[in-house]
Amino acid sequence: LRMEQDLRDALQNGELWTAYQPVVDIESGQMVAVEALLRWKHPEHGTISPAEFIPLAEESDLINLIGKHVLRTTTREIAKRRERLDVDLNLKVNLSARQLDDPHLVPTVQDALKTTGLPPHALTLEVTESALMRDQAAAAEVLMSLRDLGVSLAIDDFGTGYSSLAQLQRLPLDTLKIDRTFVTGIAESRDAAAIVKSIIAMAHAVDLIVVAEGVEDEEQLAVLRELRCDQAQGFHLGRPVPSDELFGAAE
Ligand code: G
Ligand code: G
Ligand code: MN
Ligand code: NA
Repeated sequence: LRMEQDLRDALQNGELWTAYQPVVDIESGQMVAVEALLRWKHPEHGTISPAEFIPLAEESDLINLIGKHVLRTTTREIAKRRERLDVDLNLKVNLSARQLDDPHLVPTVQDALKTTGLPPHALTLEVTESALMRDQAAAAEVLMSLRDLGVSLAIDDFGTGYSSLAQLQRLPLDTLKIDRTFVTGIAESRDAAAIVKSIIAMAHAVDLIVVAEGVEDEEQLAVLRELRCDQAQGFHLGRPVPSDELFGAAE
């Protein structure tokens, strides 16, 4: 509980900041998107990973406050970068399962787009497979409302849950992100590559753009290119870094 109060204070004190990780089009090699990944710069403990504090925030309404903060600040940042660099860069923001239940989610997204001038097509909201499968009917309804705003939707960490093609088809998704655990072995193991190949084929059959996560070397990227995967993300292509490091210092 102490930690939860610390996190509430961190949000107030500006200790939460966002790193951006590039997402690259495999064919062209161009950076086409960035994923916003939250960080906590704790005054005593240094940088704390979201893997530690997001689950804590998800135990209460705090995740909705944090989610709102992330949506407001990242849309502002990327709207600014898009204008300065004159590029059609897509921003990917993670949503927690609990945020899908928040009646303020849709108005918050709408307001962030309106306030910052970020075009709706430049925003993709990522929801994990497990969050979508928890209450499929409710998830479908929220996703439809978000889709009506013109934003894109991605299923994140795909392959870690148990969704079927039929279930996926009922959701208004644009993008499927293959969980990095499936990407790890693709250069060494024919079986691992076969699994990724079938995920890509299945996703393409229902017109989803496929992103491979956790690409750590050139060999994995070469296999993904051969398998006609659309986009890739991972340490080999770029680590999550502060905005200035990725785009250059803002004057
Ligand atoms: O970048 P990193 O490996 O530390 O992220 C760990 C986990 O935290 C990932 O599963 C990622 O989706 C999640 N995460 C990072 N930023 C956010 C955020 O802004 N909101 C939510 N809900 N999850 C996030
Ligand atoms: O939202 P998602 O669960 O996909 O979060 C992405 C997570 O994966 C972040 O924590 C990010 O730091 C991490 N990540 C990104 N690229 C790589 C990679 O190449 N290898 C590993 N091990 N982790 C990565
Ligand atoms: Mn993600
Ligand atoms: Na993921």
